[in-house]
Amino acid sequence: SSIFFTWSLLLLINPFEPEPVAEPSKYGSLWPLPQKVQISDVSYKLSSSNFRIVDGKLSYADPSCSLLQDAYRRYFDYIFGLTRKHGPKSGRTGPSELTELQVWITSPDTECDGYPSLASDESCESLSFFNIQLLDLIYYIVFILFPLFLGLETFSQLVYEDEYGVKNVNSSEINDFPRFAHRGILLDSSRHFLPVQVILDNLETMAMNKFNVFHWHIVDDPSFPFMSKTFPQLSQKGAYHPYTHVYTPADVKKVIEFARVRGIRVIPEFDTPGHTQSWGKGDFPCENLLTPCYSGSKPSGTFGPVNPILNSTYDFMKQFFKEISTVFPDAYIHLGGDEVNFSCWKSNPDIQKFMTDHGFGQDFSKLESFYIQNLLDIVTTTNKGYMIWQEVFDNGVKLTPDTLIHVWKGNQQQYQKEMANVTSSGYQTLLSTPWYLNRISYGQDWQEFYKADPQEFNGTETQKKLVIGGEACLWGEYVDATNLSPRLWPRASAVAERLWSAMDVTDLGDAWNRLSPHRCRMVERGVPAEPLFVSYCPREYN
Ligand code: CP6
Repeated sequence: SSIFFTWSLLLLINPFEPEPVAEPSKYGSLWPLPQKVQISDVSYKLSSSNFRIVDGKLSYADPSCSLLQDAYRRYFDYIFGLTRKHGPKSGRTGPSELTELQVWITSPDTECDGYPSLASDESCESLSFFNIQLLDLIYYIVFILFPLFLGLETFSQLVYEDEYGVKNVNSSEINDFPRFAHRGILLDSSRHFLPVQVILDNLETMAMNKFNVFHWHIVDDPSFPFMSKTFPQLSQKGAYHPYTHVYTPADVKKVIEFARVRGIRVIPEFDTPGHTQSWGKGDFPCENLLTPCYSGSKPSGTFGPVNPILNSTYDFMKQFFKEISTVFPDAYIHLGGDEVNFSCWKSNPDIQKFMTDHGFGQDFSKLESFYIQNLLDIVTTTNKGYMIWQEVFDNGVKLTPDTLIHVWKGNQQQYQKEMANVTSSGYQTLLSTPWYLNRISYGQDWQEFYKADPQEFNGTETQKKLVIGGEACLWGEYVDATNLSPRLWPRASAVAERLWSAMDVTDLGDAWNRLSPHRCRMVERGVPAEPLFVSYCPREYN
């Protein structure tokens, strides 16, 4: 009876139960699915000794742009497998052998040293589309710089192995661009320290899935691993270990550069006024950075959120965010603002007096807004835009029009209502509520991630356009280097397709048939991505 019970439970949860062995999709193993795909039956062979990825003859690419050459090398290795032998070029090619992939950069103002931005990936077709096409035995990819990596990834996904172990690619025509400009992954390096290599490996996997934003929730209550030059005490006292569990300026640079050459932006989050216990571990300025909580008429020795009533707090924030704005090149900083617990503020007589003096009554969300308002003014002077969690909007804080509101709370009905409210106020928004990948359950939860759609709410076309995308979140309470990758992948791939592909790409059967080989491809590329269901891969993880 327990088998019967389990089975009927599975049926209840899973109206679609896939075959263990995926059927071939007419879209091969492309993931996320491109906007327009035509794969013909005509196939060509590729061999590592006769195939090259090169700049197109009229490409605007600067030959000294190492970012391009590095990408060519990376994808060559992915196409032929990392264990291939570098044989001499035979020079002899068969009649149906593909010998070249030409990469044409179509824009003259291609900046090899530039950073990807929200605008460089706007789903404006003329800006960031790429075309992949085969002509006279040469494949062409045409695009502007940052989507380049995406095009190479797509091409590498077209290559498959036939039954003799020979690489093949079919003549295809692909026209592609993302549905949403902001396709993010949140990693939390405070609950557990994540070694730099883990972060780099994850950026590599993000590129395979066309994610383009790494939201680095770098500090939080338990630890402060970010090494600040202005306030070194923060990590000296606040990190789990002052030397081994910190991100040095060099580490941070390495992460940002590794991301950049894959077209990925790095947005750091420094969450205040809540989630800041670790900020208070140092001596100065932290002694009075956090609010002293009271027990009756005496300080209890514990501390609460950032103290919003002291000028010294804002002096500190000014210096701190000035440094952050130079360390992180992206145009946006995430300022948090979530889950502020009012009980400590309530207990403190100085705060109560301040509340009375400012006419806030007993409404502590007014005090929170007061703090955030000051913080936003400070960050605005550093010329950065900001992202904030939805509470800041919910509390009615005055925001600059370019603020991005990050929706994370509630059930489906509640978050859809929130998206409608945020966009009807004219703000841009992104969604995370349905994509808490730190949550695990028995069964194929990728299907639930896959079904959620950020534009599914009651609103006008104008409102829908204000949705810039979403982020899959991997909160770190139960995640460190041992389990990060299998917990995130391939479940985050479901989110990747939702954020990249057309709105009507919703067929769970076809998704399964492409996601299964996509997961095996990640495994083959060395990513410990967990299985989706009963299945096997041609080359298993080892
Ligand atoms: N940490 C921070 C967290 C969460 C948030 N902020 C969180 C809360 C509830 C769930 C998942 C994550 N762990 N700083 C909320 C944005 Cl279910």
